[in-house]
Amino acid sequence: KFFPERKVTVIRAPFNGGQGKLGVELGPDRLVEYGLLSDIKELGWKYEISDPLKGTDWEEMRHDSSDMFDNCKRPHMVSECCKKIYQASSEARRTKSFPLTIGGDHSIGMSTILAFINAHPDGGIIWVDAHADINTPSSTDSGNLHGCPVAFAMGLDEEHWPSDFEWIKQLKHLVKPNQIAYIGLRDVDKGEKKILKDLGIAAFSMYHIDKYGINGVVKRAIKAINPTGEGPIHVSYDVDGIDPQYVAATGTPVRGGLTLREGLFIVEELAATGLLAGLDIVEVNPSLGASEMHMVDTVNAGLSISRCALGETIL
Ligand code: B3U
Ligand code: MN
Ligand code: MN
Repeated sequence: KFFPERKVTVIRAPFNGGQGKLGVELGPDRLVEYGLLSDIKELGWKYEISDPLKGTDWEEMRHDSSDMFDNCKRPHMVSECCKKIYQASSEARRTKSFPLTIGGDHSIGMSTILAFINAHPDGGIIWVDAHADINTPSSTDSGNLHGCPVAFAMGLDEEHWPSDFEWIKQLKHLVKPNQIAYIGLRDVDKGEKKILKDLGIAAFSMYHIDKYGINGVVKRAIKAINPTGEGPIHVSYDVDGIDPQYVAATGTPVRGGLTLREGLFIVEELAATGLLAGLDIVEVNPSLGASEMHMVDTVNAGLSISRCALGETIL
């Protein structure tokens, strides 16, 4: 019901500024090379491509060693990117097109979920990830902003933000703690655990998947963010939520993750509700992994996530 014209806007986000490893900016091209667009068409959707990062010299910005704030790396670069993704994502929503944002590192998640919440203030977000990505500029040890997008989208500790992120404070809506649920967590920093607990955020770790099964976890996650059962749901999918045996070509793999089937079930089940209203697929890094096979497996996992979201599954 949210996408009467069955149109997808593929938002390319070939961005690496939120973390240290080169290669993640090649994710969008690889996903397209391995069939993303033909998959979309075969599933009966139209698509258009949005390329908001084109025309900016990101490489030069990456090499600007003065772009630091305390230990936060490249706040200006990340903010400039996120503003552009925010605009592109908001524009897709304005035209009732399904925003499928392909990364790129997960720092862009702050902009996709903010565009979602500003279009649907009653919406809910499911963040699939091994990591909680809720460090604040003060709590981050690594200084990598792909570990911070949820904190930015929620306005946490905003007194201590680099000034580049002022634009977020001007938005009408920020993400509230009861609008986001995590699935797949297994590498959460001490400071992040405190934030999750203090704010009462629904966080389903691998422990909960063992305990309740993936179906039980998805049901609980939907209930936590969408009590009426009617509101739209955006999924921000870090492929490192899935176990490195299936997804090795990613920057920060953590063992003990979702099986590929569990990872796909999450999206299949959300698609089945008819409430799925946006998807990010991030942290595919075609330069990593020990072999070509690792890269191919990881890209194919990303493509499967996309197809499940667009209704490939026979229910
Ligand atoms: N929590 C750590 C590690 C991390 C977060 N996201 C990824 N890694 N991919 C951090 O750097 O904030
Ligand atoms: Mn992660
Ligand atoms: Mn992430």
